[in-house]
Amino acid sequence: MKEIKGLLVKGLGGLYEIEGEDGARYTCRAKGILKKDDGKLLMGDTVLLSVDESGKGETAITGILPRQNALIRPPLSNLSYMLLTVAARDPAPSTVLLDRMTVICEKEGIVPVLLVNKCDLAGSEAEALASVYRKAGYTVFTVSAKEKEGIASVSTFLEEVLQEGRIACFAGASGVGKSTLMNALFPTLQRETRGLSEKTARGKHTTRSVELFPAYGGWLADTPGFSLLDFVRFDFVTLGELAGCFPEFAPYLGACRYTDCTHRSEDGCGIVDALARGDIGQSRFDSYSELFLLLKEKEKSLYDGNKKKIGKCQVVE
Ligand SMILES: Nc1nc2c(ncn2[C@@H]2O[C@H](COP(=O)(O)OP(=O)(O)OP(=O)(O)O)[C@@H](O)[C@H]2O)c(=O)[nH]1
Ligand SMILES: [Mg+2]
Ligand SMILES: [Zn+2]
Repeated sequence: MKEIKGLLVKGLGGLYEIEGEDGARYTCRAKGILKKDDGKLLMGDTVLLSVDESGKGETAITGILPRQNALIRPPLSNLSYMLLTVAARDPAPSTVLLDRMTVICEKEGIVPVLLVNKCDLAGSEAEALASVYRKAGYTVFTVSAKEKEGIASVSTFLEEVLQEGRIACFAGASGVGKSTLMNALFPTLQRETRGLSEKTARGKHTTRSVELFPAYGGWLADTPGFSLLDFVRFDFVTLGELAGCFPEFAPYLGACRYTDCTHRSEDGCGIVDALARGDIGQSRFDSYSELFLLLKEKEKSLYDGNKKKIGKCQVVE
């Protein structure tokens, strides 16, 4: 047996695909403690692989190396970039969901990049949304996967950032066009895509599992859609960390009139002033306020003796 490291790229029914550091692909199961609890393995994990060279034993995953970060939704680890995808229309974009995701990315050290898809359906809405996030300092692409518009800029960007084995994933609600974008970038992949439900105007949860595909010297993952319901319980950051997870607040933090400023309505607050000047987007400010109240409530219930755990980040333990 020889022991090597590898990247976990695919998992289905307890069977895993690993890209070994030797360049070979291995299909095997997990062993020992990992086998009992293989939900703990995440795509993107660097795993230890015990490779059977004799043909008599069994090649198996025997361990996981420490992770840079790990998410529950989408279930991935060691991410460098998250391509947060929304549709300009059908389904309507949710800034509440989007901002919860950017906060999680900031906390976990993942660079969020916004992809506003379906620009062919609502060009001006797409531009309005894009401008809010550009103002916040994020990289934004307005694209149409259907019309293949803006795709070249996305691939140039990915080419620059994915080198040296870095991992990026698509993330967003069902039906926004994550798999269609993947197909536009890599036409040979032929990921399955499906129209929205006429009844609910939502996506049909077409993509069911996470899989990493080699892309520009790194990896790109298509992922299943999620919804705000998956993030109703929001305890990925503490109240004290929240303002720091909005990068556009950074120039003003520490300069408010009151040292205990909550940046929501106080006089002499740099963030409230920036909002009034239009330098901070209203929807971003609203998301901050909403999360502030949610986390405040959580801290209060903890203070009141409720033993609910707070400040638990999205890391899988
Ligand atoms: N008009 C228009 N439709 C698009 C565009 N991109 C994707 N679609 C359509 O949107 C529907 C959903 O696309 P998918 O790629 O399956 O969406 P998804 O985000 O992968 O959805 P899940 O796998 O369920 O999470 C399909 O009918 C696509 O043809 C676009 O740029 N413009
Ligand atoms: Mg899909
Ligand atoms: Zn303030």
